[in-house]
Amino acid sequence: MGIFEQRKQLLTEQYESLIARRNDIVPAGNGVYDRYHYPVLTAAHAPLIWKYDFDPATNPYFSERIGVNAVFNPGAISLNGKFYLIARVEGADRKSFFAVAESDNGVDGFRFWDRPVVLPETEVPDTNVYDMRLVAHEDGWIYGLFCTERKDPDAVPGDLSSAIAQCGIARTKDLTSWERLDDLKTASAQQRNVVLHPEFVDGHYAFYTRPQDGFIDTGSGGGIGWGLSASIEHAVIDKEMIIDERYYHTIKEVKNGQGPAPIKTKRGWLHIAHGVRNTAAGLRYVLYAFLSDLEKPYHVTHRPGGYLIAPEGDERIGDVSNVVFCNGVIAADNGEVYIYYASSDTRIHVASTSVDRLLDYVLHTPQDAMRSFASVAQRIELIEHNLALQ
Ligand code: M1P
Repeated sequence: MGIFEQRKQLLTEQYESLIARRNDIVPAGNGVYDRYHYPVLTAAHAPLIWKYDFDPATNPYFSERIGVNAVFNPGAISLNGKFYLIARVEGADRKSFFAVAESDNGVDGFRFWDRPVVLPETEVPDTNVYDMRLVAHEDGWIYGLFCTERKDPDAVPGDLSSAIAQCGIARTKDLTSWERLDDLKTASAQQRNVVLHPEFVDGHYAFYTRPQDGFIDTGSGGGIGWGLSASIEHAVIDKEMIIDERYYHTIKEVKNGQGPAPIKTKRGWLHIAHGVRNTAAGLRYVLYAFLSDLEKPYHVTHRPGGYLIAPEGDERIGDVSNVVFCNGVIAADNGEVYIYYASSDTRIHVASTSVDRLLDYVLHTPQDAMRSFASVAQRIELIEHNLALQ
């Protein structure tokens, strides 16, 4: 067998065994959710036909032609009993694009569709697109809201990093063909982490936003915002209000952002978000949860202190280390919840739990006490309670 056939066979076998690998729960988690032994989707899950030329005449060594660097930050949705992730796939050329992977059970067996999503451009082409939030809206469409990034036209000469981030909007019925709508317009110079609320509010489309002054720094802005638009085809938010602020010396002192669209529960809208703090080693991204009012989703009713998920073990290392990020969750009809989170801008994991367990968490975790002394008081209260039971 020649080198072409040998390599093709070996890589195909490796690929198929990766897709077929079972993923089991890591025993004895924290009771709030379960982690799994393996990531659910990685760069190695990218189909070989995306990377290799399969023609021995033009690729005699079966060499990689177009590499894939990372697979992370997926939107998620369940349709007809199947689990779909729309992942951010980053090529070796640093350009991100979206691609759909499907699984029967949500924890293993994820396989990408043959072709990535062909996302139409607007009149001003996107340089980079990423972090899609999928929302099955009550108007009947599935919307994908994502970050669209273009070079900052006002960057000083020689500054080839500054960019303008805004919210792109596309819609679909089948995750295959996509209609691109106008980018969201707000008063903010930059927007990232914009999410569509799944229901109309006061007859309007409702958005969670994240206004910010600079491309990386939120500046005086930041916090999770909220705004309404009469139209989705030409979405404009005139009035933006902050519903979940940043705070000094918390897990969200630098910035925060809504994760996926919130889950509707009998006790309120259950949100997963990310919070960012400073460390001597750079930014640290963790996930946190909060609950908001069913009628007024912009009114936060419960704010458990601290993080829900922080990077652990191998999750801590990657292209952008010490990061977990979530923009996809699936709440199944039976109450099970699958939280898809990426670690260190490199790979995708799942944490499984249930609506009941998450509600128990948000309703019974004390709020951040804001000071060491008050934090000790919270813990002493728990300890005294437990000692009294012995
Ligand atoms: O690199 C970490 C994350 O940084 C950004 O998130 P935020 O806008 O909150 O800083 C996003 O670009 C995200 O994709 C990335 O995972």
